Amino acid sequence: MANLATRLRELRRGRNLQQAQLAAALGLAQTTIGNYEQGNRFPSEQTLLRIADYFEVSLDYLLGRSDIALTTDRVLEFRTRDAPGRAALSAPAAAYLERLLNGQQQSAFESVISSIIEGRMSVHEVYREILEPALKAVGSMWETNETTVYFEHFVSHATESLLGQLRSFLVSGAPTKETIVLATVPGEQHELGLRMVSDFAEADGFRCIFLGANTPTDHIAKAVVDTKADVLAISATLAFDVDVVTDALHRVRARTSRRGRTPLRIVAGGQAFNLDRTLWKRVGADCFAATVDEAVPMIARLVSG
Ligand code: B12
Repeated sequence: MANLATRLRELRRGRNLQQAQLAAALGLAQTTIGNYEQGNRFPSEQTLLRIADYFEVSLDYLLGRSDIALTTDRVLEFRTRDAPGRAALSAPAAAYLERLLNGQQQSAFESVISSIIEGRMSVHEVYREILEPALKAVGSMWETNETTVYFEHFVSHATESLLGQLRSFLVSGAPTKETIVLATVPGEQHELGLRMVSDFAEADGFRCIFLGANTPTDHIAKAVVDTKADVLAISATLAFDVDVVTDALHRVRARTSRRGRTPLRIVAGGQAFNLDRTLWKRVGADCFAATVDEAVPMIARLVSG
């Protein structure tokens, strides 16, 4: 649990400041900063406010009561500022994000759904041209400190809920094709890309068992065995997941390679694989697809070949 001492040290180091430089900026003695960072002394109310203003963080953040650094005023400021990631968005994607930035989730959903009902866009286009770019723009905004982690969470949850509604436009009737288990490995929280793959594959007739983020390896293997899956679709976004993916695929193959059983086919995807186009081979997958549009034809080829 963070407290003032740890937060102050992190903030100072984050700005590459020596204790003496911070002390000079705040009109304090260097030993006073040292004492705050050691937890030996606690600032007065006035000094606390000065420190918070200097670093542009909320008091709750400074005292370790919240992990959201920005003050409400700064969050409001971000709403009106145009981030580079946002500037590059198409009009419908920008409108979707703008509505979420303003907390108008229902209106964001209604405008997307009406573009489908009125035939202006297909569901596939909505995924490809609105939702994926909007999510990626949030990533750039986060990277350049133009938005907060909580907004990233809000957009992900809102989009996940919208995907739930859009699924009914995509999928109808019982599956007619092979079974796919879709998962990300332990520690990997990014699941929206995989969820899109799952929805498109289901729309194409595949039976999809979507396990989502952070699935324990043994349970991925169990799902493959229990559902008699033909394909495992595995997604990884974070580069440091790669060793975990290699280990997971190795163990899943070992658990599912029974004599007489058609060998499990594994397709890999996600940003870690997009960055390094040979990675899928090294983790032990059978193939890779870079986008949701390429994923379903790739899976179809995999099961037919
Ligand atoms: C939403 C999001 C989150 C959400 C995820 C919620 C969820 N339910 O998925 C939350 C808030 C949990 C999160 C957490 C973190 N995130 Co994050 N996140 C994002 C964000 C903004 C969008 C991701 C997304 O959904 N993209 C849209 C989808 C549709 O695109 P996609 O994943 O590429 O998927 C497409 C293809 O790759 C492909 N595909 C995907 N999977 C598969 C699978 C198969 C089998 C196939 C064939 C194809 C395929 O098809 C998809 C559709 O075309 C990105 C920014 C970005 N550039 O994407 C950052 C980003 C991925 N996050 C990042 C980071 C650093 C983190 C955190 C460490 C810190 C943080 N920001 O909070 C934590 C890590 C948590 C963890 N342990 O996993 C970095 C990753 C940098 C890196 N490569 O190492 C990014 C790039 C942000 C950035 N600019 O730095 N994040």
